[in-house]
Amino acid sequence: MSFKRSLVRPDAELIVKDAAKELNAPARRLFGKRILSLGGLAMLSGCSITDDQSVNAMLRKMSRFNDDVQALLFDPNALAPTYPESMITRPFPFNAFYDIDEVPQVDPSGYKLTVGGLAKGKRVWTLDELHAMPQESQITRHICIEGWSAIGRWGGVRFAHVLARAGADTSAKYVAFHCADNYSTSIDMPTALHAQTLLTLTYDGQILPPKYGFPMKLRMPTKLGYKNPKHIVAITVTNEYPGGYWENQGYNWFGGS
Ligand SMILES: Nc1nc2c(c(=O)[nH]1)N[C@H]1C(S)=C(S)[C@@H](COP(=O)(O)O)O[C@H]1N2
Ligand SMILES: [Mo]
Repeated sequence: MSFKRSLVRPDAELIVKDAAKELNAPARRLFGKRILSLGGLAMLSGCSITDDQSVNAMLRKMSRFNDDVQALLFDPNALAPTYPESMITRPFPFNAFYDIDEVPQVDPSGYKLTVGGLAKGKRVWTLDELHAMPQESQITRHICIEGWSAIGRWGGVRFAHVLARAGADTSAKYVAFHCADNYSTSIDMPTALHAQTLLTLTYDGQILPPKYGFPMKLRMPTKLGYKNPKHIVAITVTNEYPGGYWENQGYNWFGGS
């Protein structure tokens, strides 16, 4: 990212431009169309902007501020659009941080999902137990930050039901996911409890194939693609900011769509 370049004598215009890039659409709307002045940014963030370090500190604060604004604007009752079967994208694209020939092959027989952290109910789940719960299906649009989107049909269990049976503390801030390919991500609790957030076990009526995340993908039409973890093996309910694979490399944490 360009703000990593050395700014010994901070160039006001450049910094404002970089900071504006950090603010995504909902946050920008909050400020109106007016571009904030450097002084305004500094005041807002309580940082001085005299050197590289304090500029970076300010930008980090802006980024967290941006997450908070997005979380505030997230309406837990608003539903993402759904689509007719005729609009499903075929074939649905595969994406991961590796090529398709490196997709992990998870063995269903030994597989167990664990729910840890702030949860005092059922902590270990087999696939059969998840399949035995009420199943729902949705046709929604998956949006990848790399510049493509596609409509697909996923089926599975409402994640809120899983959290309830796991005895999760739903006043906790975060739910974190660890995956069989060592991918990770984390989401806010309101999104975890959203009616369209499904722990999916099927894709287009068939058991989720390995490329789409066997044995399960958390599917959230309210979040960008990288927030939708495939091959989940462990879920943690926590108040400590968990980050994630892409989030730790600068992707926006809230990642709403
Ligand atoms: N475990 C895991 N989950 C992941 C990823 C990954 O690399 N590993 N990539 C994410 C990204 S960036 C996208 S766009 C979607 C792609 O899902 P798909 O292959 O079903 O299209 O998975 C998300 N979940
Ligand atoms: Mo993505």
